[in-house]
Amino acid sequence: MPADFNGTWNFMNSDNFEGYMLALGIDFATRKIAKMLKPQKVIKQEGDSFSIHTTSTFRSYFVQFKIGEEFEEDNKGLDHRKCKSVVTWDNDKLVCVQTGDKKNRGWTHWIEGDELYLELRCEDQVCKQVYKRA
Ligand code: YOG
Repeated sequence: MPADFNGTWNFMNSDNFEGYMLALGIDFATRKIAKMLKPQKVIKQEGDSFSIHTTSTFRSYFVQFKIGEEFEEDNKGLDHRKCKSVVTWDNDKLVCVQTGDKKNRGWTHWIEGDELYLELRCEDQVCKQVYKRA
């Protein structure tokens, strides 16, 4: 029985979001706004099908995928780079590899108690975010 990510999750804190955004080439003005945001994630999980809606007052991002099935990701409203992405289980962790222009790009989600963790990776930068169940 895999982990259950279903629910609404509110941003609590993050570490090295600046480094992650710099690695993605996000410009100064956008970074200043982005680091003030407290996004909310709504995750829907049904068997191997997921959708993750990340919303904020500035930009929002939607992605849907099936475990193990590669999909085209456009990162619209983020860095706009296209990637070939695939998400797999690593025990109870959800691991996404985003293959494209940026080396070592991807993310990992896991749950601890009523907290949702997100590790965002790009090149040599790692950003960690914590969300709490709404
Ligand atoms: O989540 O990929 O849950 O897609 C990473 C932002 C900031 C826009 C957020 C908007 C990277 C300006 C997406 C923030 C910086 C800065 C709220 C994280 C790029 C642009 C959308 C993500 C995964 C895992 C699902």
